[in-house]
Amino acid sequence: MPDINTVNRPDEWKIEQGLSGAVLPVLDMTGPETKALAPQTFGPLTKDEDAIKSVGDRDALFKAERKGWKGFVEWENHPDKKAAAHKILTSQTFPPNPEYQLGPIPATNPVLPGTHWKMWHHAVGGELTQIPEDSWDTVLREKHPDMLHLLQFPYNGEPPKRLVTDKVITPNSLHFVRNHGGIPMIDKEDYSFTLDGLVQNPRSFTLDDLMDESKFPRMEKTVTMQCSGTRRIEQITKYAGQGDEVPQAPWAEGAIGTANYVGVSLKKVVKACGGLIDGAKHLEFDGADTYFKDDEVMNYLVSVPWSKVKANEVLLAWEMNGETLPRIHGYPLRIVVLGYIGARSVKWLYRVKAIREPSRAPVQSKEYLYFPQQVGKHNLKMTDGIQIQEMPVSSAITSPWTKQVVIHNGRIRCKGWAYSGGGRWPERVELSTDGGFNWYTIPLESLSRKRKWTWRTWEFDLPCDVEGWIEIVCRCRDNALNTQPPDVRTAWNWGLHVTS
Ligand SMILES: Nc1nc2c(c(=O)[nH]1)N[C@H]1C(S)=C(S)[C@@H](COP(=O)(O)O)O[C@H]1N2
Ligand SMILES: [Mo]
Repeated sequence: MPDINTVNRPDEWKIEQGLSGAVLPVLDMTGPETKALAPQTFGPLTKDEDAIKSVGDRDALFKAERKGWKGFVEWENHPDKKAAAHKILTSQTFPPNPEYQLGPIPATNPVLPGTHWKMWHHAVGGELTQIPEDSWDTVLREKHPDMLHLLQFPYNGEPPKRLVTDKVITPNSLHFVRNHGGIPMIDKEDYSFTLDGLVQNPRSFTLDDLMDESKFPRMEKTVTMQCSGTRRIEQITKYAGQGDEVPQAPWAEGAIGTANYVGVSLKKVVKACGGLIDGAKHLEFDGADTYFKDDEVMNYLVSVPWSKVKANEVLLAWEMNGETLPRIHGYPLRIVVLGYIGARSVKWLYRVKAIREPSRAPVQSKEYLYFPQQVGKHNLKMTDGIQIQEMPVSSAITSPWTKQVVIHNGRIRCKGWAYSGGGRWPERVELSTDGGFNWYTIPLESLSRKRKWTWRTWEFDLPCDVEGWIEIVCRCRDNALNTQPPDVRTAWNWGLHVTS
């Protein structure tokens, strides 16, 4: 054989068959010539020790601030601390985020370790040093051993499918968890939060204040909480998106759960401050955890409109399913917003601030946005996105699983859930064995009870006359007769949100 130069790679066949997209170069076609961008590489990790030293003693800078509040740094009132942490983070390089959504998703549990997030916490140091370990200990203490840990730190986990719809009320140990940072360890005795900004009389409230029934009537609500990333894995496996491990946690059908919360209506607490002033229209909620984005540190901040609070649809909750709120779900006190995406229900609340416009904080203004399909990593403007508040109607099958072999006698037992945001509820759930041409309606007695703010779980023996490959799909109509898009592709968006 004469010498022939080859540029083929050893796995060329797989690459050409589209089984190995992660190794392909990005093609930049914005100029006259198509350019192949070099694949993501990184050199040795660098660290400018002098620059980091010049910031000062990290243990003193980022020390515990409040007695009984471990792992809490207040960043929002301390631009100096934010600047110091920023300098520490930009004085060194970290490994780049892997584009794991193009490559294979690891078959481990935890699926992803959260290497970057641990490194960032350790780099900033002080109160943040111990948080990754404390948070994982809390997971092991408070969550069911069968949880699927999508990301070890910050912790993101969901119950396996067989347990998602096993009960209409999700047991606390099996309720999904979505964290953007570590879990602050706050003592109940030392707890209070502040209500300030554009209110008549800013003040603080302890738990005892809130629990005083002569001042605040108790409020109890059964609420389904759904992350807008629920079932993101279906978007990822078809059309991968951004690679950042926290915003893009690969959720399946389990990032939804239903619990009974006890607390008080935030409206009454605002009234106890004499009400809003000066055109305040939104309430910002500050969580005590630390979030990292683009080399900046911050607390977890989002906002909801006053109209939502005024309708008594925002709770301050300290109890979940008859138990003290677990640490991992926001102990001692969290916000629960009825009918909005989970992201607005802030955990470890330390401040509520009345403001004029929706919060400018990154979680509110740069994440949880629904982009049009023309927008992606390389051409996105944040203002192109719609802020996701109420989830559209959706339903999901939790049994059988994708590609599972089923032996049947003309009926296939199917299970799942159906939910609609904004206080709408599932009215009809249908199943099909042929990808959505012929539909069977699930009888109402096979759906769990109808109520505002919650899902309905269902179980149905679906008639099936065929052998071989069948495609079981479900769809729901809510009480506004909204229904779901026919397939994932029509709903794809770069943020990989709202897989309905
Ligand atoms: N302080 C704080 N609150 C938070 C979050 C967070 O990371 N920090 N995550 C939010 C998101 S995106 C969701 S979906 C819900 C999940 O609530 P759970 O973990 O109790 O299920 O919490 C919300 N509240
Ligand atoms: Mo979420």
